[in-house]
Amino acid sequence: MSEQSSANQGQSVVTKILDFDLQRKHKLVEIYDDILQLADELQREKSIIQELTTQFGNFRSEIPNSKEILLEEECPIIIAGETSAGKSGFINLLIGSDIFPVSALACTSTIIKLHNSTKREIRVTDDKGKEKVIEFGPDNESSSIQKEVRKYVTIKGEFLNCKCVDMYFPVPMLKGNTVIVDTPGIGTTANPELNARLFEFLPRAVAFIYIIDSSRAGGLENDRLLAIFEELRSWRQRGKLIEFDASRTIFVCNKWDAVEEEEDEVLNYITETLREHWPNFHEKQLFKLSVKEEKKLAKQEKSSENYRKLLSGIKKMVPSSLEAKVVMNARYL
Ligand SMILES: Nc1nc2c(ncn2[C@@H]2O[C@H](COP(=O)(O)OP(=O)(O)O)[C@@H](O)[C@H]2O)c(=O)[nH]1
Ligand SMILES: [Mg+2]
Repeated sequence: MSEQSSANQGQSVVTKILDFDLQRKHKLVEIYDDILQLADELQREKSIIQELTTQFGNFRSEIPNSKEILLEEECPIIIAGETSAGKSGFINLLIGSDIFPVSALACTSTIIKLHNSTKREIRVTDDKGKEKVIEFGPDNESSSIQKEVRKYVTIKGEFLNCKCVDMYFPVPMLKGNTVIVDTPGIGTTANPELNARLFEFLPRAVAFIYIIDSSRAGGLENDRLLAIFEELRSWRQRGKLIEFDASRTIFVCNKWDAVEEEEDEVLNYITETLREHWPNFHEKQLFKLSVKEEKKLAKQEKSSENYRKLLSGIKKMVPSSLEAKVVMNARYL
């Protein structure tokens, strides 16, 4: 496969992240098991059990629950950003297959989840919860898959009442229950339901990658980003979303090939805007990329320094986010 080299790099980064996540989860499960065993051994020491229950609630029934959630919940890698910033193209680059529809005109209007599976199928759920399954054979080209997906996810598509699209394909880099989530342009009030759904995903995110269109006046309509931030803050105030740490987002300045002004000025503008609006923003969270150029390079089994930097940035940042997530999960231990 011509895109293999570049895709391999993306895949190895994602795989590393997920290995790390699984290891930590299993460690935590071991700790849970130890506690339950200890509680069994202390069965006769009624006063100790009573004391622990007063302190930690009904931990003997809660721990098995937590264990299950920990091992079975979906771990989303969320790709967000302005409409037409290049989110779908970025996912195609990452997975090394052009199955996500990319278009300048018909933007994605629904959430698409990509799952790793031995099957090759798309499941479309309409707004009444009815599901339609479209199966593909092993010989179907990515272009024909993309064409089919396009029907359900674009504003001008044939099926407007589609609520979500789940794609099941062999994507070995997505281990366990990890899914890649392609979100429509978010942060707008145009579709509050979609915004709400994004915020449902965020607390469980193993990565939050925000794609910026650098070619459009610096690419940041900061009110949208601000809307996300405000929403996060209100969730946190209500005691939700404690696992999500805004400082662990990755910002990708895409379409770097199409930046017409002075590149330094554009980068400074984006940096300043993020510094102003995103809490604890650090420049090391920001990466330049041209999905367009990168795809050309991938065809020659090459990759740019910018893309390699981005992949290593994701690799470095996500383990600490997972660590925080597991610590949060284990907070009553
Ligand atoms: N010049 C240029 N165009 C790009 C780049 N990445 C994406 N595009 C174009 O931008 C448009 C939107 O891309 P898409 O991935 O569908 O954006 P999405 O709406 O964020 O998912 C398409 O026409 C792409 O070909 C890039 O790096 N450079
Ligand atoms: Mg898209």
